[in-house]
Amino acid sequence: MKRKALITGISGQDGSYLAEFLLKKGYQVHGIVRRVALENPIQRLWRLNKIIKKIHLHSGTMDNYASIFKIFNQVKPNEFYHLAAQSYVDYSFQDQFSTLNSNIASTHYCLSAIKESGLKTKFYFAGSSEMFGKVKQIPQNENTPFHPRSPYGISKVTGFDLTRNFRESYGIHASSGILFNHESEKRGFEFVTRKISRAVASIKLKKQKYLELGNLNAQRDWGYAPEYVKGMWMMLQEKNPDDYVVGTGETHSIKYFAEKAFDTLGLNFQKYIKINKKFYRPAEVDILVADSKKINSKLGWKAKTKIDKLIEIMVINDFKLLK
Ligand code: F7E
Repeated sequence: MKRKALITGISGQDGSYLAEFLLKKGYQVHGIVRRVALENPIQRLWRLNKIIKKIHLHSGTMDNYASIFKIFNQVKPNEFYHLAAQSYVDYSFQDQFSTLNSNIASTHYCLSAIKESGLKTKFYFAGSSEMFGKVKQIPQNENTPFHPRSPYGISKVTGFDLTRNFRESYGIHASSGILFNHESEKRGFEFVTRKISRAVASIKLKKQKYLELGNLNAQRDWGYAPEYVKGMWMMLQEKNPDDYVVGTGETHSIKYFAEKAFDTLGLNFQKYIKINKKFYRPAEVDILVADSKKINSKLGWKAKTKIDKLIEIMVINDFKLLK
């Protein structure tokens, strides 16, 4: 019998790559999406275009335990990947209540559904490097204390704690990946990498004159998303559940990313960047860089795509799309 996987957030960047990956592994793939998405698949499910006929989509909302419990019990998955979240850090300051409520409650609901069902389902929680926030050490590993700097980061720390608590209290095979920034051709346009790659292509094609950004000095550890979803799966293949830091081990500033991105299409970034304070955050995370030794040595996972290649992939993709 085919193994079954249930994915929340299947229509997002990671969810869609994970669904593709699991289909190739021979899984029956199920996902939870909002009813409005099913009504407007072209706009809302574009990342699933290639595989939409091969997966099973269930309409449900993450802020409702009954809805998650019902779908979970219909599917009875072997593996449950909880990726859904309000994941835009800047927006989490503007809408603290819904970010905290929905990100924390949805994780609790998923874990409770497993516990109440009594099934041996393995659980993956999408933790984030934003949990490290005002970092206590460089680079960050699984033992680095958390100091989140945004409602989003706080919601992820709580989700992480819930996941560990259900593991310790009820013996659930529940693991958290502490994923550092991971980008791709499917990245949402609100995130800085995609905002830049899209703007570079647009400026090259004379559809846009300049690009407004916020803090150029923040540093991030950026990897390539399709590689990261494999790491999620690997965690659930382990005999024992655990938590893993996942990143490249390199860090670069936003300025570096922008400079290289403009370079890719032969443009000088100094001519096109304007700083707009509205993109600054009330509290910034200055530097993130992963120490991924644990996942490297225990699971054999390693980031392959380096920053310059990632930038090239994203810029060329947006150039082709806009052309
Ligand atoms: O910002 C700076 C901004 O929004 C990166 C999410 O996937 O990764 C992501 O969170 C940096 C920040 O991602 C603009 O101040 C400058 O320092 O692309 P971002 P993020 O906040 O790092 C983690 C791991 C997650 O878990 C999150 O869900 O770029 N920045 N100027 C800007 N950022 C944006 N968005 N827009 C600007 O114009």
